[in-house]
Amino acid sequence: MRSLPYYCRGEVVRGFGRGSKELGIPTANFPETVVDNLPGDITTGIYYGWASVGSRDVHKMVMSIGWNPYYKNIKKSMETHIIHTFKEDFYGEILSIVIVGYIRAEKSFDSLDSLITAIYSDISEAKEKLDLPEYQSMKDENFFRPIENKIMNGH
Ligand code: ADP
Ligand code: RBF
Ligand code: MG
Repeated sequence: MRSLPYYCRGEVVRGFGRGSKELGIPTANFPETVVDNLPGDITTGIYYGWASVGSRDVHKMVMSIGWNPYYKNIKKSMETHIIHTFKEDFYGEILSIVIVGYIRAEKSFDSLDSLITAIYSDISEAKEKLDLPEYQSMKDENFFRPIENKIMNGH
């Protein structure tokens, strides 16, 4: 995929509320405008990368891009599960991400348990891959410090 790594940011909006409740795996959803701006070669599927809320710490993430075949969604979504435990929700805040690699295609499953098992396996793959030296430096890039950059540029 020529467009990787792909950097983007956007507001965290509400989805169907299924991630936390049904799967126990919350996913921060991007607005339609961010989804529509995806380059054509970033196909639907499951990806891994780095993510930061506001200008807070950068964490590993897994992301699902597509129509969630298990749920047969009508609208294409970009959902990020940040591999970190947050004390509170962060709806309305700006989520910055860099997508660095592809894991697999989206699939339908014959049970909710199989979907959850697949997501946990994606999470361990992402954790392992992101420990590689080639991905480590990305989490320290200026892209993840938007506020500090603005202040410095103004002086
Ligand atoms: P929705 O359908 O509205 O996206 P989810 O059940 O998927 O609802 O929960 C997503 C929300 O949970 C995010 O928008 C965010 O505010 C919060 N959240 C808490 N922890 C995380 C996390 N580790 N990764 C992603 N979102 C999280
Ligand atoms: N939904 C699917 O229908 N099929 C999948 O293969 C699938 N894989 C996912 C992998 C990851 C890492 C994540 C975070 C989500 C995945 N989802 C998948 C989306 C899931 O159904 C969705 O996050 C919930 O429905 C909450 O919106
Ligand atoms: Mg969600």
